[in-house]
Amino acid sequence: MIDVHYWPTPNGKKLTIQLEESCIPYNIVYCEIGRGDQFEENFLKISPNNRMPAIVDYEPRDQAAPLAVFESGACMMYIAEKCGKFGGEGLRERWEVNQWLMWQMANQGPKTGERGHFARLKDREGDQSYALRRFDDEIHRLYGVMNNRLYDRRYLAGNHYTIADMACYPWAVGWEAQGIDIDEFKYCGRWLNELSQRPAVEKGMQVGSDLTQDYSKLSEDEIKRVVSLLYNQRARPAPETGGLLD
Ligand SMILES: N[C@@H](CCC(=O)N[C@@H](CS)C(=O)NCC(=O)O)C(=O)O
Repeated sequence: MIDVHYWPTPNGKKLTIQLEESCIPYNIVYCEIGRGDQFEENFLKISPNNRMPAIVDYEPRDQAAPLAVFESGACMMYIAEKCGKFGGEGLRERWEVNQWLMWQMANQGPKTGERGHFARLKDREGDQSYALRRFDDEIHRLYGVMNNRLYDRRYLAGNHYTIADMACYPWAVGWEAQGIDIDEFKYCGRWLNELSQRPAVEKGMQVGSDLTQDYSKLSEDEIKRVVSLLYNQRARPAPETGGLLD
């Protein structure tokens, strides 16, 4: 059994899609980020970056203690290795998968996330026009990268559906809210359409969907609380004593 520390965001849904596709039994442990669960000591022991998702495998292959993994991309590589599926077949395809997974983790995910951040701040923190232009352009560029890749390939890594597709899908499916016209990226649109018809994708995307918070419906006080939790994070101090400097 694998515990998935999860909240229904695109990063979380990467893992529920993969687990549904892989038929591995899993248990959802909700990590409500708007409430601050990501700062709990027990959570930080498995995910020191105070971000979800993270997993704990209670039946690791080495049959030793439960094994925890944080960072969605690393979790996906771990699950792919565990079930021997979706990580690419053979040396070359495996490295195509790894590259596109890293591309997602370093580009599509963070840039889209930052765009959302500045779009939500619009009208609250003064003029955000440069930040919005910067991230709108970046996101447009990134859809172009995927579109060019998918123009003559069925999937991001080539002929096979892999964790690279599962990682990119939950972000790309939000194209409309990201200000993208998908007709401009028709190869990407075809791929989105194909993936959306997979029952496991549909099921993975639904996990916890009743819990998603519509921030536009929060009161001013609730917004202030969430903003102070999520938007003004600074370093957590390390312990003063007991470490390697003693
Ligand atoms: N690179 C990380 C990013 C994870 C991430 O940003 N998670 C967000 C939700 S999508 C989170 O936990 N936010 C909590 C916070 O900002 O304190 C991954 O892919 O796992």
